[in-house]
Amino acid sequence: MAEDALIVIDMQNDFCPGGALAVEGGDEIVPVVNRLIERARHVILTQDWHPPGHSSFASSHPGKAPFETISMPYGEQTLWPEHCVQGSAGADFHPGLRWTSAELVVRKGFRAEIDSYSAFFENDHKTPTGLAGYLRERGITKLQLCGLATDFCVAFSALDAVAQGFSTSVVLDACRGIDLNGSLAAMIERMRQAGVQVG
Ligand code: VGL
Ligand code: ZN
Repeated sequence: MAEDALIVIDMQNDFCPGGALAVEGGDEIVPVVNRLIERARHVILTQDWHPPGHSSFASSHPGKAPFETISMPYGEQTLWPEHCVQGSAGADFHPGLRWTSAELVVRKGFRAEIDSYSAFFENDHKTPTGLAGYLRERGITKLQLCGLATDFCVAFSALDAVAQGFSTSVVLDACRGIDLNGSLAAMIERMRQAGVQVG
């Protein structure tokens, strides 16, 4: 039987106001996400989960500042403030998030040498997280995505989801973006072009 699932992306303290990589209004979506969770048949969460000294941190690259880009063996990488360090309070889910019904938590970005925006693949677009296989084994074919940040982890996850053959929608009211150099509008357009239902 075809099943559907809600995937809540990175609803963590560090992406909310007061956090290390705060997304404007990130906390405002908590009640909206909670409503989606209440209505969902199956709930899956992602959790950005970096070891100290992760290669996506500007502090790991002498002379580099957050939000600059560098060239990595797998391609261009934006550098970020240190965030979502494994086991830190910043990596915890927002205290208002009603996550207890979640059936799976996908941790990503745990390899020091590579970042992972998408819930499906690391930023080399090759190394899988295992999520696609998990969903297929469970007969889940339809996905609804929400969370933080619209133009990074939500968008990369949605693009990979459609490419993997899942029917995919993104609930914009339950997302907030970072918007680096116009990335928000650009990624929304890319998602629409790829066949993600963005509403
Ligand atoms: C994210 C930047 C770095 C996200 C994660 O969740 O969108 N963005 N790590
Ligand atoms: Zn990260």
